[in-house]
Amino acid sequence: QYRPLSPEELAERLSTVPAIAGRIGSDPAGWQVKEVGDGNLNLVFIVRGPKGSVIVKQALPYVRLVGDSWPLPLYRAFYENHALVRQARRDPGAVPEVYHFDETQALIVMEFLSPHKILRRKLIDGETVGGLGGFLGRFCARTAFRGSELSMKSADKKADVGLFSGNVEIPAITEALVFTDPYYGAEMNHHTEGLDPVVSGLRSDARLKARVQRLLMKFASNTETMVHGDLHSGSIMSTSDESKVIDPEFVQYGPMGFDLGMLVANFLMAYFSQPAHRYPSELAGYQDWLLSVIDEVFTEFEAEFRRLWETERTGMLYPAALFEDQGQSSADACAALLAEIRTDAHGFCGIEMHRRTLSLAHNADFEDIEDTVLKRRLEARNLEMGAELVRTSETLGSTERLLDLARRFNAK
Ligand code: SR1
Ligand code: MG
Repeated sequence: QYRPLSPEELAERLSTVPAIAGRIGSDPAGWQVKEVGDGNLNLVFIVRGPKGSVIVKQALPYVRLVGDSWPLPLYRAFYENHALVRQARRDPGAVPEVYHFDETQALIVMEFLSPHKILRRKLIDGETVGGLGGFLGRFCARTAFRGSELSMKSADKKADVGLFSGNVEIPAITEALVFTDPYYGAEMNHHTEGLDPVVSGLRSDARLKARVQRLLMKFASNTETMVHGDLHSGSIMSTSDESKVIDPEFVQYGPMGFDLGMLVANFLMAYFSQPAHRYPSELAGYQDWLLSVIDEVFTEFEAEFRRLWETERTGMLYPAALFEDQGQSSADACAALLAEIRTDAHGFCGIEMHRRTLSLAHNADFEDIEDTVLKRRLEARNLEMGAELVRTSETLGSTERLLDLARRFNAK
């Protein structure tokens, strides 16, 4: 029977799993087990043995951030495990390897990433990561393309959509906290003192809210591909030159631009919060680096998507037979699809920028700022750029224009 495990109980259980004993040593008396979770939902343990270490993630039956007044099904671990397996296949090496899954205990044992650190912390600390934008752009392109009918057999794709559609409560969190709560006075919302004029500006903009609802409709009902579902800088672990994507428990089938938009929003929030974290002499250089990562993400996303389009288009969509001897029209079709993905990504990006400053779950980029006046000023820039993105997502177009917008709001 399920129960949240103590470090001692966890060691006892894992000692009977040959795959774990083989990796870290077979005698649990020689193991050190420590609960280190500081996320919103789960228990996370590091288990260190004489031969190596593993990470264990165990789902709790409620939202850790809120407490047992908000129950959450344990079956999300089942979907997370399935997501990790698919991501490993679609972008080999991009996610931690899974060693063991225990469905009853809602527990996944996986690769311990070391010396990786959570990317959000590295960005707050002003550290750079080599190859970051390229890695993330390729991850988004490979998972988007290879999880869709551009690549998968139609029947396999439908079966997978059916499998993941059992995961209802997790998308419901995103539907409420990301797409809905920021735009009215929802109970769990909170924001920095003094932001009220900006917040009421957003909440009284009916066209903006209608655009957000249109994007929610796409998120909830468009099953283009398997998305990570929560691709923020806390779901990425990096060294100075290597990164991995973790934590896909918000997995679902959704629009291709969703992960891209959430990801870019988190680099923009890192960008806008930097004046509170850097000495003036380092500020411009580091902010430029953050914008260059966004540029790389889009560039590499589109380059990799085009490459896969040319080399791996084996699904039912845009079959080569329709474009025989018409290379240019196939390339045009790909360009039109990429433009749509970009438009959606800009909209999702703006919404993520709103929810992280207005809804329940804020991020450390802003929350770590002690000076409330500075925090409010930086959050206001972030909120206003988010609104501009939602309003103009269909016409914004190039990355250069997106980066220009960021520079403009940063100078306000
Ligand atoms: C109640 S869960 C709040 C947030 O934490 C997760 O990491 C997701 O981002 C979710 O929206
Ligand atoms: Mg998470």
